[in-house]
Amino acid sequence: MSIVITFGTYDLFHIGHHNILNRAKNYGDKLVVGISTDALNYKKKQKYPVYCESERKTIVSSIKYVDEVFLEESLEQKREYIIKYKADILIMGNDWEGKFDELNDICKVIYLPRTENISTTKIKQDIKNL
Ligand code: C2G
Repeated sequence: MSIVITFGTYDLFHIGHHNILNRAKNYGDKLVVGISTDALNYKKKQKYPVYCESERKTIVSSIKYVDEVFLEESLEQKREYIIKYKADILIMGNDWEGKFDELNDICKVIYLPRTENISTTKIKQDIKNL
């Protein structure tokens, strides 16, 4: 059985999130998703997500092609998570292209193209402009 792992915030869950998770699942038998904690988001972007980590985790874990979900506490722990969840493949959107290539020694690293014209930032902007 091959295991795929991927990571993200998945705030205001949208079709771009669906597309990457759905495509990621096609690379293996089991899909494990690391959800960035609120604290990690604050560290990365100096702001908190709209939906808190427990709500984001609940939403992602209810998706039928997602098999397991955990909270990602730090970007630097990817190697530990890959080993812990016995992942064979790491999938990330191509906004992260090249960033995780050093993990190629323990799993296959694949970057998939992002879905165009949608993002959490754009949704927030669009709502503001209503
Ligand atoms: N994504 C996508 N298309 C979009 C928007 C997002 O394919 N239009 C993908 C991203 O490339 C990422 C995943 O959806 O792989 C989750 O996106 P975000 O929630 O924006 O996650 P991010 O803040 O990039 O966190 O450890 C890595 C980080 O936790 C990733």
